[in-house]
Amino acid sequence: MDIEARPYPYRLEPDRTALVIIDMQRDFLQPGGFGAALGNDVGQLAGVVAPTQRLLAAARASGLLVVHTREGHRPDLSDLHLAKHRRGGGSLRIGDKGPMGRILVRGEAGHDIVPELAPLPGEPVVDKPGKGAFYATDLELMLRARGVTQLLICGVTTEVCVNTTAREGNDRGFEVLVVSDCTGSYFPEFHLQALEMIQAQGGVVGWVAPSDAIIQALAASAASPRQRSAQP
Ligand code: C5J
Repeated sequence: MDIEARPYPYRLEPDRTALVIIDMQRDFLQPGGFGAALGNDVGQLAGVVAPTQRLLAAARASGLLVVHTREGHRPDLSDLHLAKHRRGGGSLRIGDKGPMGRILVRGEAGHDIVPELAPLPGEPVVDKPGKGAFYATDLELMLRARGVTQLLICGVTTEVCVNTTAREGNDRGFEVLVVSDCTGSYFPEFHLQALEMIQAQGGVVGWVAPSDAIIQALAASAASPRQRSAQP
């Protein structure tokens, strides 16, 4: 079925759709993590959690594939480019000890997804060393193996990891929709501009729509299961 989206309606095919939730980690959303170490006001991201919870519940109820990502590195930092390590100049760098453990290091409390959006057993969690979720991960393999062609992307931050992942997905031939109220930035103006960039020029990277439109479409699809697309 089509849902209202910008720049034009988006064809939602639940059987071929994955909800991809990018980096909703304590390190970005809570005080004492990576985002705060870079001098950001992490409170700017708080509003993303509740709408994402609602969309996540609807996606789970509709049987969509749900994929979570986490940005972070091996404890020995062997997968951390020097260029990324040097970047930022914050009070704490990646690998340094902070109040939630070592910053952006796998296995530390800060690296975890916030409890409200915790993955369920069986939901893939992709650990990524870069900004894009396709870079140096098996995300594409997992999506292709399940016949996924449509990506609904949520998470933080809109202009960094969400945007990079949307572009990577678009270049790989996925139909990408960024969920406007389920993404956020430390800089509200970057959030708005990043969403504009996605859907500009007739959808150069993809589509943008609010979570309510998707939730309604999923409910309608559940009510008329014959509309669900056939697997290839
Ligand atoms: C950043 C991210 N902002 N998940 N990471 O460094 O957007």
